[in-house]
Amino acid sequence: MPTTTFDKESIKASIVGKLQRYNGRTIKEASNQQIYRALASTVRDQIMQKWMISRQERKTSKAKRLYYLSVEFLMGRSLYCNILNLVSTDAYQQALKELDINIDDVLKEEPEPALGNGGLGRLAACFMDSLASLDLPTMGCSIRYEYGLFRQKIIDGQQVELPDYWLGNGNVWEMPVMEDACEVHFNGHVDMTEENGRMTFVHRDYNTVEAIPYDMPIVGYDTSTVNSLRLWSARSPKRMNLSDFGEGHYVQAAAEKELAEAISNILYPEDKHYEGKLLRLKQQYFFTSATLQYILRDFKKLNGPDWQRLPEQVVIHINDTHPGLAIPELMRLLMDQEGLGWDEAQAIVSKTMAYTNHTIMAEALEKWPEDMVRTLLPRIHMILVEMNRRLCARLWNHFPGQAERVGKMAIISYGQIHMANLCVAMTFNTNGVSQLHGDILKAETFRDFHAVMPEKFSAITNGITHRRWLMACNPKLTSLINESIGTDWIKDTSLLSNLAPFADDAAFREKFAAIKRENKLRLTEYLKRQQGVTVDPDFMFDAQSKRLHEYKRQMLNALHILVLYNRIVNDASFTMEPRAFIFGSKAAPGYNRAKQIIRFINALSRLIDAHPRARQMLQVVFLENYDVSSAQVLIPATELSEQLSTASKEASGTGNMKYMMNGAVTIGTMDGANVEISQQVGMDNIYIFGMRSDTVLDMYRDGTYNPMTIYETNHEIRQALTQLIDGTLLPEAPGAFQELYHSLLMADWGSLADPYFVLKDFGSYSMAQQRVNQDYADKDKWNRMAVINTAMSGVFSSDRTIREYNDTIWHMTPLHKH
Ligand code: 26W
Repeated sequence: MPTTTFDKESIKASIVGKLQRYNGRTIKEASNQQIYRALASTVRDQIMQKWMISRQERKTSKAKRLYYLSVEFLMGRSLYCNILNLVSTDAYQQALKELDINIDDVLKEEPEPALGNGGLGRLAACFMDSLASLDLPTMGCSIRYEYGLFRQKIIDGQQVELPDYWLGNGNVWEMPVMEDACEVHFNGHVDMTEENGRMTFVHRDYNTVEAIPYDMPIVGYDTSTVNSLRLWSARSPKRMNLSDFGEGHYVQAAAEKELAEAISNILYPEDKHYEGKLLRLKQQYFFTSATLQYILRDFKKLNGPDWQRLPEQVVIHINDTHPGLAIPELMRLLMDQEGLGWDEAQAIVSKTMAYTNHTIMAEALEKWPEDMVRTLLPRIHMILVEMNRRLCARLWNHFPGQAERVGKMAIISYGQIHMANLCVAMTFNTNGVSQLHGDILKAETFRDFHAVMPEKFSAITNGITHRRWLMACNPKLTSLINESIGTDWIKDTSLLSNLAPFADDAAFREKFAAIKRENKLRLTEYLKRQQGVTVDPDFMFDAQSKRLHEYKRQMLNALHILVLYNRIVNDASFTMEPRAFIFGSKAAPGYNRAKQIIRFINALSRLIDAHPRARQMLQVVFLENYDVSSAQVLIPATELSEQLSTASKEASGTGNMKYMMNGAVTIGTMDGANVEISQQVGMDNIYIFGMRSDTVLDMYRDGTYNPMTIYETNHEIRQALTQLIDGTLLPEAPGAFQELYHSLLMADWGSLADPYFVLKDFGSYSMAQQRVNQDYADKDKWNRMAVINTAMSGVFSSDRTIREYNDTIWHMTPLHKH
């Protein structure tokens, strides 16, 4: 494959030349932002060549292509990872050094595309990296939100949300593809007519929104494959014109334009809690319809209208139910546009689409009001009604007379569209994201579906890209690994286990610990610079970073810290290994209890800082605006990883894997992928506590749990809870945590007392923490555990995950030999 080589000298020349041409500046005069753009567009030039070739390769080889549909792709910054995947870090580093440019200062200039909330969006990003690296032809499809997830500031100990206008300085990586623009139609009505004994459906009087695609290149590691991430932007077809202005319609025209363009304006910051908001429904249909139209056009161009072959050429993956309208949309296009009959269309649809579920939390399962769908998407609604009729007829055969059961499985019931039922019923595969989660889907969430269609269910454990989450964020550890076991592990991460014997090598452990120490210093500097906080690098670094949610139990961690504080204050002889507890977490803006927990953590931090003896042993740090970039600093510096979800509630978790890979030891419940982490490292190298998932599920069923008995018998818990409301924590607003306190002790309308068993698991957690404290004092023991964690993390590479998806669900052929 003939490509221009980008050696050190040509990189230097390119950067200097671009600064001259774009900015009329020399390196010395240029700002970091200008240097960033010159550097990034140099890297882009290198990618463009490969991108072109990759596109050609896919077309000429007629390879099956995956479309991965997701409302979120939490990509993080691209520049460094792109250089890494081009296997050009040395050339770029040297070039920059010779130009006297500090690479870290330049990398910081890239705005982070925060087009996701948490795990689901970051998983999609890791998948894109692995798909390209494994040469699997893929297009990721989503929305080009102008505002990503809000930026978080902590002001007076509380979360404040600021807008994230990430496109302010433009986006070096995106390319508009005007020739693929299309229209998406909303509202209006459907005319049915009969022509030659066939019903035809014509959508009339609709409102049009234009969908403009912007493609971003996804570079595979050490391969020529470059895939695309296609982000759709909404544009009003109404252009401003002078006659509008003259006739006084200008304002009205502007308002309509704004309404259409609102569709791709902002990412919904809710993670887990579903609300039936019209704009969200519009977003989902907008990007799904645009994507499906493109898929069919592209297929037709390559294969002609041979729709029976669609499932051979295309697989469409639905990342949770959010893009689930792709199902009726594909039906609509095949029938109304391409003239297929229902049965033919349905057979194609259910051979082409697969679905992954990411949560069992009932409040997160999407249900759209039927009226809303009927008004906004009249033709889609008709299709859903017919799908539902046929599904229910089939289910009646299976469960005769069992109306309640069939109702629970229906696509439409009690005036609501049940997206999860639609996805399970109409796709060929329903996947869970860890072994435990897969089991719970079969036994609980989709129990009845499993009885009817067991062959559809799979469980493929999530993974993370080791290129970003080890090689890019922890270059020193990467070098140590390379020196010790060679570099083959980069393409086959199972080989990381060759590191395990080094756990017993004192000299190796020494080096491993020294790198951890350097990463701790890097985090310390980051915290100092970003938020003016000083942290002692001699403290143990203990971190819990993830979205704030009650089921993730940041509260368990915080209450335990308060108990430690009380032990120190109440007992002058109490000592412990000094520890910095670091939290990184955003709360959904409307999730009050979560915001109270953030306030509690910050109040706790202040309480400890004010106590001369407590602050010798304890520190609480709230890392502001946790995002992909700060995770890349936090995780390599962490020694203890907190994974505290109530067993059964965390579908997988992926932060747990990132920490493990960087040599943190986990304290956690037997939940999600923690179960598999414990199997990899063995029980001696992890701190497992708390109720198991089956016990939790039984406790929910029998409903006898009463946290009040724990409150009454455990005086440490009683004291800590009382401090929440007696003014110890927030003398300026003593009532602020009343609701939080209440939720842990009292049942309320519609909610149990302590619904996530914080008090129930507290004792077990506290004991596990005592073991952590003892073991940390034994440096050899601790470092041995840390090494084992890195060594056994290979299976959690998303390369393994993607291979499994491909073997069991997608069945694509890699563009190159592997
Ligand atoms: C409609 C509101 C809404 C928004 C987002 C509901 C549900 C979601 C996601 C499904 C939440 C999510 O991110 N789930 C997480 O997915 C990760 C990747 O599979 C898992 O590792 C996490 O355990 C799971 O919570």
